[in-house]
Amino acid sequence: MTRKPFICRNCGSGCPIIVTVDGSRVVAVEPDFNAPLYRGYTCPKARMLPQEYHDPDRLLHSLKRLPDGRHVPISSEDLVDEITERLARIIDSHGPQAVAAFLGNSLLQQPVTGGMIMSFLTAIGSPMLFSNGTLDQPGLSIALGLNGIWQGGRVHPREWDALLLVGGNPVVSKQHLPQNPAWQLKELDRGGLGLVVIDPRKTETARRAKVHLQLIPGEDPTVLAGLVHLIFERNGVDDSFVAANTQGVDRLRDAVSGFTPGYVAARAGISPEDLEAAARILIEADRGDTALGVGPSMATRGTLSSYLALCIQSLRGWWAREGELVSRPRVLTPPVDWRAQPIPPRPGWGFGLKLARGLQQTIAGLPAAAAPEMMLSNGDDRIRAFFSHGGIYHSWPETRKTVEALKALDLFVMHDVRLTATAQFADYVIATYSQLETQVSSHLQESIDDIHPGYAWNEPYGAYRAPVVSPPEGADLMAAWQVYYRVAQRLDLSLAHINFSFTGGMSEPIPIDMKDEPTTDDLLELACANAVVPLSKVKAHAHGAIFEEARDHVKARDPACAARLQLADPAMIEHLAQVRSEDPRARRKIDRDFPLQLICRRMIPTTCTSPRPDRIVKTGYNPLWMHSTDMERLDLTDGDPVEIKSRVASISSFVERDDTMRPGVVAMAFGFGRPQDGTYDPRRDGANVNELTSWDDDPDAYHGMPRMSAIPVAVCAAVHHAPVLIRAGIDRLSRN
Ligand SMILES: Nc1nc2c(c(=O)[nH]1)N[C@H]1C(S)=C(S)[C@@H](COP(=O)(O)OP(=O)(O)OC[C@H]3O[C@@H](n4cnc5c(=O)[nH]c(N)nc54)[C@H](O)[C@@H]3O)O[C@H]1N2
Ligand SMILES: Nc1nc2c(c(=O)[nH]1)N[C@H]1C(S)=C(S)[C@@H](COP(=O)(O)OP(=O)(O)OC[C@H]3O[C@@H](n4cnc5c(=O)[nH]c(N)nc54)[C@H](O)[C@@H]3O)O[C@H]1N2
Ligand code: SF4
Ligand SMILES: [Mo]
Repeated sequence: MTRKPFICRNCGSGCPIIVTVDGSRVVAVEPDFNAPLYRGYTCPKARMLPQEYHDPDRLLHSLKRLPDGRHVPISSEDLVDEITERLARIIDSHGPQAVAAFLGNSLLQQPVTGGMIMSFLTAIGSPMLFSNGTLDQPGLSIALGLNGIWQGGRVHPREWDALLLVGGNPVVSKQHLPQNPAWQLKELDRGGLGLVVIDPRKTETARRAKVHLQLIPGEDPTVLAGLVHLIFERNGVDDSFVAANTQGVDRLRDAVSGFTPGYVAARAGISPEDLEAAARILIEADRGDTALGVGPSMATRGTLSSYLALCIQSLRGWWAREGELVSRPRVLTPPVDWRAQPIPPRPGWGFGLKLARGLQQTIAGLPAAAAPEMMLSNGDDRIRAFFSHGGIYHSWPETRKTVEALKALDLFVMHDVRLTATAQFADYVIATYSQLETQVSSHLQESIDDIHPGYAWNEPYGAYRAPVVSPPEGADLMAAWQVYYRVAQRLDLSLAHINFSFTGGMSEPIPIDMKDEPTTDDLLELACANAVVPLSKVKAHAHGAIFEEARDHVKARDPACAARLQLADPAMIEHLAQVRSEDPRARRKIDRDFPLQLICRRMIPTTCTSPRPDRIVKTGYNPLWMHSTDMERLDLTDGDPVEIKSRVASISSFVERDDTMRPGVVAMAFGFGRPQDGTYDPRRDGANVNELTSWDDDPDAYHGMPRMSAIPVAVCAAVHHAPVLIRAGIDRLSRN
C-alpha cells in the first residue's frame, strides 16, 4: 500500500489529500496535513473518492449510439476515425461555424482541455466556443467591462474590516473563501470582520454574519442600490479615491436617490434598521471587499448587481493601493503588472459575432443562451456538430428545449466518466480518465481569477500532483484534449496552444507537435508558459508550497495613466431607473396560482451535475426545503411527496423542513433527476430543477440567461408511485 499526495477536484477548492492505493485499488482518502493553507480540510466528496473511482458504472470504453438509441462500445481508434469523417462532411457542407463546443466544469478534472478546444476551433475556423462563463455569473465580467478594472486588484483579506457577501454560501460552496472557509471565517471574525450577508436563507455562512439581510429573492439590485444610497447619505464616500480614480459619481448619486431605506426595506422584505446597520458596517470599514455568489445571478439582473457591488468598492476606496500586498499573486501564470490605477472601461456585451435571439459576443464569452436556438435553427447559423464538457441536461435552463436541441444535432460528442443523463443523448460518449488518473496543477484557478475572483489563492501558492493510479487493465480511455488532437491530425490541421487572460490578452500561439502526440504534462507546460515560478520548480514540492519569490506588492500609478473607473455606465443607470419604476410584484410573477419562489442552493455532498457515489446524499434525492410555516399552511409533514409546478412544467420531490428559509421561499439543489421514462423514480433519481425554467422567462438583456432562481412555483401534496415496479408490470403486460 502506498500513500500518495494528491488534490481533490470535485470542486474548485483543490483541497490537498492523501490517497492510499493498493495496486490498482484506491483504498482511502485522508486530508494532507503537510500541505499549506488548507489545515487538513476535506469534505465528504473527497472521502468518497474511492467509491467514486470504483463506480461499477464507470465507462472504460467509449460508446457509439446506434440508430435505435442503444449505446455500444467502440474503440478509440474507430471513434476518432468516425468523428473525423462526420465532422469533415459537416464542415464541407455547412462551413466551420456549424461546429461548436461547450466547456463546463469538467475542466476542473482535465485542466488542459480548454486550451486544446480553443486551438482546435481556431484551426478549423469556428468561433463557436461556449462555456459556463456565460451560464454561471456572466454579469461579473460584463460589469467589470462597463466599470473598468482596478489594476492593483482587490484588497487582501488580511486587510479586510468588512466583507459584503451577496447570494453566496462559501461555507458550503467554497466560492470566495476556497481554502477551509469555516476556519477562514472564524479567523476573520476573530480579527473583527464586519460580515454582511444578503441571502433569502439563513445559510451556514449567514449564521456567522454581523448583519444578515434576508431579502425577497431577486431584489438584490434594490438592496445594493439602497446601500449605495446610504453610503452617499451617511458620508461614506472616500472622496479622495473617487476624485482621483472615477467618473460619474454625481450621476450614480442621482440614480440611487429613489432607493431610500423605507422604499428598499418595504420592497425587499427586510427591516430599514438592518439596512442601516449593514451600511454602517460598510462605511466604518476602511478596507474591505464584496463577493457575489450565484444567487443574484440566477435570480436575474446579475450584471446590475455586480456593477453596483463594484460601485460600492470604488465609493469606499476598497481597491488595493500602492504598496499593499497583491491579493491574488500569480505563481503558475504569467506575471501581472499590478498598479494602483484603473484599466479603462470597455464594451461588456453586444459586440463581435451575432448569434440567435439577438445576442452577441460578451466579455464573458459567446452567450450559451443562444446555443439551443442555434441547434434548432433552420438558417445558416445552425449548429450541427457539438462537443460537450458539461452536464447540460441538468445545467442548462428549460430541459425540454435542451433535449430537443441535442436531438436535432447531426453529431453530438460528450466526454464522460459514466453514461450520464446528458451523455445518453450523445452519438459518441468518450470514456475518459478519472481525476485520480490525471495530473493536476494550480494554474487553472489562478487563470480563472481573471473572470471570477472566487477561486484563486491569496498567498503565492503553487501545486502540482502526478496521477495516483493508472487506468484499469484493458480500459481504452482518452483524455478530453486527445480527441481534438487526433481529429486535427487526421484532418491535417496544425494546432497551436494559446493562453488567454483578461489582463494579458491572448498569448503568442505556441505550435504543437502534430507528428508525435504530446503528453498531458507537455500541454500543462504550455499552459504554464512564462509563469512567475516555473512548473518544474512547483513540481519539486510534493505537497505544494508557498513561493515567497512570487509574493508581490502593488506598484505606483503610472504618471501617464488618465484612466477612470466608470460609476455611471449609461446602460446600468437606465437599468436602475427601470428597476425603480417597475412593479416588483408583477416582475416576480407571484400570484395565487404560483405563490412561492423556488431558489437554488448547493449542498456539501454534491457538485453540480457530476455523477455521485451512492449514499453520499443522505436522502438520495434532492429534497424541497421549506419553512415550517409554509409546511403547516400546506398541511405537509417531513418527507411528504410533493409536486412542484412552474408555468412550464412540474417535477416531483419530497419536502424537508428547513427553518433557515425565508417563508414564502422554497429551495432545491440542481443537478438531479433524469429523463422521465418509465423507470424514472423521484425517490432514487431526484428531480431536475431546470425542467421548471424557461428561456423566455425574463432573459437578461446582455447575455440572455433567464430566471433560474426565484422561480414562481406552486407546491402541493402528491402521491409518487414506485414507477419501477409499475413499469415492470406494464412491460410484462404488454409482452403478454
Ligand atoms: N437551475 C440552476 N441551474 C444551474 C445553476 C443553478 O444554480 N441553478 N448553476 C449553474 C452553474 S453556476 C454552473 S457552473 C453550471 C454547471 O454546469 P456543468 O458545467 O454542466 O456541470 P458539471 O457538473 O460541472 O458538468 C460536468 C459534467 O461533465 C461530465 N464529465 C466530463 N468529463 C469528466 C471528468 O473527467 N470527470 C468527471 N467527474 N465528469 C466529467 C460529467 O458528466 C459531469 O456531469 O450549472 C448552471 N446551472
Ligand atoms: N458543494 C458544492 N460546492 C460547489 C458547487 C456545488 O454544486 N456543490 N458548485 C460550484 C459552482 S459551479 C459554483 S458557481 C459555486 C457557487 O457558489 P455559491 O454562489 O456560494 O453557491 P450557492 O451555495 O448555491 O449559494 C447561492 C446562494 O444564493 C442564495 N440565493 C438564491 N436566490 C437569491 C437571490 O435572489 N438573492 C440573493 N442575494 N441570494 C439568493 C441561496 O440561498 C444560496 O445561499 O459553488 C461551487 N462549489
Ligand atoms: S471542498 Fe470537498 S470537493 Fe471541494 S476540493 Fe475540497 S474536498 Fe474536494
Ligand atoms: Mo458555477
